[in-house]
Amino acid sequence: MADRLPPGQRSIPSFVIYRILGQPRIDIKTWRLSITGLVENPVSLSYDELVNMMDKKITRDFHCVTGWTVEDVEWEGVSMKRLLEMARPRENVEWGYIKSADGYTTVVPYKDLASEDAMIVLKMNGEPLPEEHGFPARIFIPHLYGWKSAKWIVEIELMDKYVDGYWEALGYHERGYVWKDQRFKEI
Ligand SMILES: Nc1nc2c(c(=O)[nH]1)N[C@H]1C(S)=C(S)[C@@H](COP(=O)(O)O)O[C@H]1N2
Ligand SMILES: [Mo]
Repeated sequence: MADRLPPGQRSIPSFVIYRILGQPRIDIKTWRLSITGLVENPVSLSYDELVNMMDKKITRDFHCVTGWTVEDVEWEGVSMKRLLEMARPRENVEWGYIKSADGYTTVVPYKDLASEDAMIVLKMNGEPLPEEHGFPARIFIPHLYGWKSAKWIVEIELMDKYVDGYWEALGYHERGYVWKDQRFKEI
């Protein structure tokens, strides 16, 4: 349904794989996802712990800022809401700075991180996340562009101040809201 696409997007049948900093090697026995920074209760979870917490399955489109959209992808994992409840963010939190095992980083407003459909994805289309799509886990916030969906995620640091991630440092938007065409920073 082309009319449901955000401005400037066209539908393609399958994902284009990106790994701008290469494919990291992950040891699933030692890998953890941490929520750090301005929190009352820092969280650190193993893959098995996350699998046992799975509480969310949604079908949503995926929008890359270069103009392609893959429609109707099934995403399954742990809601960010639940993880944030565990971490108990402080009142002055404004941003989430997201770090991956390959050194990739990105940043999202806290209100998007805490939004209803924001999640840590462990399964895509019914299968454990393939390595090239970010195994063991990637973050996904459906209404933000795909570069905010960091693969091989290891940490979310909650901050009161904004800092650029990888693409933001090159001029990409602080928020990246797909329905408002927020591709590049306004200067
Ligand atoms: N670690 C990491 N995460 C990343 C990227 C990357 O290069 N490295 N590329 C981003 C971009 S620009 C997009 S559009 C999506 C693409 O997801 P895919 O590789 O699963 O198709 O991953 C995002 N997450
Ligand atoms: Mo992208």
